[in-house]
Amino acid sequence: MNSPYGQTRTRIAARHALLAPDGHVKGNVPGITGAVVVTLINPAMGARFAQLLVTFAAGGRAEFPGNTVETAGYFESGGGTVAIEGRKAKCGPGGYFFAPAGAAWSISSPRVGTRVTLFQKTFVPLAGVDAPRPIIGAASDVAGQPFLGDPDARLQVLLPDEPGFDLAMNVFTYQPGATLPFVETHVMEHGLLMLAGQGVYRLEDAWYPVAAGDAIWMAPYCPQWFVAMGKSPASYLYYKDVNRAAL
Ligand code: UGY
Ligand code: MN
Repeated sequence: MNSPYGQTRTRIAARHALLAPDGHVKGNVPGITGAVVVTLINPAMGARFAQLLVTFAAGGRAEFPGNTVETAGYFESGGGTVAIEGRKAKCGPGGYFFAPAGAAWSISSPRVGTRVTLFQKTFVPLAGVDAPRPIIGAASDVAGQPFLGDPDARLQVLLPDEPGFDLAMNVFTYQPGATLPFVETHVMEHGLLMLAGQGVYRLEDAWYPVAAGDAIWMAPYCPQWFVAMGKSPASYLYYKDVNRAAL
């Protein structure tokens, strides 16, 4: 996108970041071929996880070995075949998966233009608790629950809410005018992709206009708030680390 005066909504701060699509620069990532990959968030920014945006071309493929890293993936558009060790299933728009640490996984035969977001982190095992299992699902099968009682702000929790899982991947959908009910300030970290609509995100002491395609990083304890604006619902996909000891 042309920016004759060097303007962008992108802002990288010490404890939060907004990445608008006009700043995207592709960079190859081992394991992903035939695709444009943008590493939106990773430890170089200060995060403890990575958020990748993958747009597949013809013949594209993702193939990762089983190691200490776990991956949660979400198909924003298009589709393809996900295989996690013995399991194999087709995912379309709204399809998602979780590949636990130690499990080799792949995405094959993607439709041209398929956009997939990958959240990756090093798994933190919890003694005495079963390690998380592979998951392949569809967001359309997950009911949106009113968030803290507000039917206009609905949360779809895509992964099992079980102590073995040390990450969550959710979709949050707001009717126009709906808000996060208070300014959240919490130890958990977030990576976020705006899927639809627009609004204003408060991050620390700044308020940002945001729209579909934008990505956000919120460090632990980054004060955060959102209001959906415009005439259609706003929704975002987000990552959160969960279920582990404070010390
Ligand atoms: O799960 C969450 O912490 C969520 N309510 N945060 C957010 O949407 N920024
Ligand atoms: Mn939050």
